[in-house]
Amino acid sequence: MVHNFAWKGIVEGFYGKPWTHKQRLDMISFISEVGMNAYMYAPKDDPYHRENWRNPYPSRKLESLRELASHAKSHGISFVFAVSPGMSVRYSDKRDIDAFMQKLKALYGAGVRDFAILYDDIPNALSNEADREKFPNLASAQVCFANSVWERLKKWSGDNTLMVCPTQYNGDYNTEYVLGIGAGLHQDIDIMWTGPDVCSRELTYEYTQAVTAALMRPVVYWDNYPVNDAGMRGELHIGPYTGRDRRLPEVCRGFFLNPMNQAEASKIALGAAASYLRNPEGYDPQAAWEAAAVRVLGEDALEAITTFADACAISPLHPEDPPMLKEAVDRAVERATENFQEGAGILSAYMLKMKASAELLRTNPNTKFVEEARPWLEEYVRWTDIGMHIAETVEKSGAYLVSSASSGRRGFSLHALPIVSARRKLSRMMSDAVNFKTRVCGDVLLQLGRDLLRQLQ
Ligand code: LOG
Repeated sequence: MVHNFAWKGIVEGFYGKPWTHKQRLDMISFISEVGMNAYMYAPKDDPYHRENWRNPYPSRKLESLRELASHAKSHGISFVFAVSPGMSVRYSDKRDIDAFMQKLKALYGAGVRDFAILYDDIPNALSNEADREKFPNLASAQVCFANSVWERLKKWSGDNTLMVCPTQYNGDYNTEYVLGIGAGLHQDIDIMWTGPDVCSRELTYEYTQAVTAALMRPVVYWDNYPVNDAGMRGELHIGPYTGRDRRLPEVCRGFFLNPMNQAEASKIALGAAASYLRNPEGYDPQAAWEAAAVRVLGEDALEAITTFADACAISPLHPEDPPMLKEAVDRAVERATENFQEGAGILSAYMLKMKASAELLRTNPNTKFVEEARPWLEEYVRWTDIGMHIAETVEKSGAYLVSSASSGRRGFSLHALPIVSARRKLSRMMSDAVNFKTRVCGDVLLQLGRDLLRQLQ
């Protein structure tokens, strides 16, 4: 039997500056081109979405949302309109359900039929006095609220759908809260979940099957990749989409990937993920990544983006240091134990390759990507300068050691002066690097520079 994902989409659900209207229109076209079918509107920092959720959208903003919804429709994309009432909602107060329905009505009028209630990132206990009197716990309050919303939505139209993101949305699915949500929410309501962690490295078949059992319906993943908000702001998630089991369509209803504020740069990971979502069985993460990178930056940029994306490798899907860069540095260090010059040569060759990739990317016709990646590209280039300087220093020290060994000189000599000044320069470069804003290159060159400084003491 062939299984397909019902939902193949993205959720604009990150903290920080929401996308612009133009970026959204463009993104909806993009996800449609790559075969996705849904866009959920849920920017945490749109005050009308969360903080002041009761306030109706001012007419200009509503007009933009309507335009998005019709743009989505004409591109075969379901526009899922989400509201996050949890920070201040009184679950027991009928007026709050009315206010919530009012909020949805404005979009319903524009043809939107898919809705979501997001209860994520709020206190995990009831705070309101009346709520505490009426409900035994948070789950039953949220269930009651969502089920009433659902009843009303059904009356508006049989086409309406509803999705809920619970307050506990990751990790252990056997909690009283999660089981309460699973048992209580009307069977037709979809439930979102981010996996074993907020940002999950892996989504396995077994884990998903167990979550689905606990929720009493196939789970919908809110997949926190390539999002880079909160503590991940220094990372640029443009690497491959990995760790999602090929058999998930059997036990899961679909995915909403949460992208980065950097919309254009997100297209690399999203394009790759679309390929997984279309055909998880045949998914090849590397091939899908390359195709997505080429789609965003063009065939000519493939080698350059491969080198740059490697340096940007650190993400929840790949928490380790950049593998290609690390391999080159390890090789250089190993060679240097035999032959300083050759070791330095290996390092400087890789630094030149990185520098050339930065040059090429900076002139890429996709200026939106270039602009978004600029902070990473800049520090990437600065790392190459550090790497080049490390290579030169190693070479100089090698020459000095060789000459001092052959002449039997000991202690301080004038020949050591170039090393002293190279060391000083390296030390300066390294203290600048400590203040870099991005995590490009991981700790590879930082570690190498520190090791060298120690050896030159
Ligand atoms: C938020 C989300 C945020 C993401 C990554 C969910 C359901 N909610 O920890 O808005 O972008 O993590 O930081 C979240 O994931 N909370």
